[in-house]
Amino acid sequence: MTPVLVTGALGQVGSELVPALRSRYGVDQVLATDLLSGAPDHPSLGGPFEQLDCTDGVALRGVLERYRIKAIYHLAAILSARAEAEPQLAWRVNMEGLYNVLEAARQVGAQVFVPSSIAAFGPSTPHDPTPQDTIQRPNTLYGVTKVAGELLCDYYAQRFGLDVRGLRYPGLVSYTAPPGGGTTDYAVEIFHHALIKGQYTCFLGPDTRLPLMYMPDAIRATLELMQADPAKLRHRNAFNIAAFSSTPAELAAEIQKHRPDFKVFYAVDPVRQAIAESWPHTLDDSAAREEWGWRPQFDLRGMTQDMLEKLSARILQREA
Ligand code: VAH
Repeated sequence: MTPVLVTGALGQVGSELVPALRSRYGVDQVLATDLLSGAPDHPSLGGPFEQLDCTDGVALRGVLERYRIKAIYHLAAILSARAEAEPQLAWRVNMEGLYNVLEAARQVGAQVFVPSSIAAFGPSTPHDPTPQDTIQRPNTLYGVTKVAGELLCDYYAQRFGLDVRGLRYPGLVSYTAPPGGGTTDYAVEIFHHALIKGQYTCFLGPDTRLPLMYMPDAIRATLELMQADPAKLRHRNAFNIAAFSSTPAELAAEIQKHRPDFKVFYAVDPVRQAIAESWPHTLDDSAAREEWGWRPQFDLRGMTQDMLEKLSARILQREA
């Protein structure tokens, strides 16, 4: 039996969630799946792996039955910037894929984690802080799929009793795998460029404030939420979680404390700038703190120090 399934396992979150789940439950208890096949040394390929297209409901149901899956972490999605370029594909992957996961989980009685995002908020949402319960009228396709996904997950919880839970991830910063197609990707790229090129041209303006979170905090929040006592959850899909907020200029200044010669330039991408400006500046995560004890461990300073340390080691290892 392999009771845990992760979709989108080769992505930015999956690359760290799969190893974390395997160290908690055992390597052979966690099936990693992705549309792609991945490089042989990918962190998610150190255990059971299958290629899986979540828009194929029959294939998905077959995997759940073959492995007798009891918990699904559904990460497969197309992120904000790519979704604006390919809205029809993003709708199919983000919504049909989610529907297939919820429907299959309902039929086999599996617990489900579905990430939402700060993208579930829009220009008319209060930005500072963005409350747990507030207006959600995003003007991006990705945001529309996140709000629709939150509503569909809560429907499956209320109508069918499905144990489905979600988090509104801020922009996530990690060194294990590159993000793809996101608006907050600058906060990852800047570290690679700082270490390899000594300079970075940022696609967002210097004062664009966004909630950010270091990946170890996001992974711990995901596992803690899925372990939380369901009787204490007044919310389910999805919880605001916060760690810190930063602008590209503040992040660059923090990096320059370690790399004084690092230079940043700005060439604003109007599409991703408009997306970023529609999102929260800071989040109220009091519901997560009260209902399941959420507490972040990394602030901007701590994340920057750890990112530079770990990424430098990886670059040195690759060059060796
Ligand atoms: C994106 N990294 O930029 C994702 C995330 C909060 C943003 O959903 O699309």
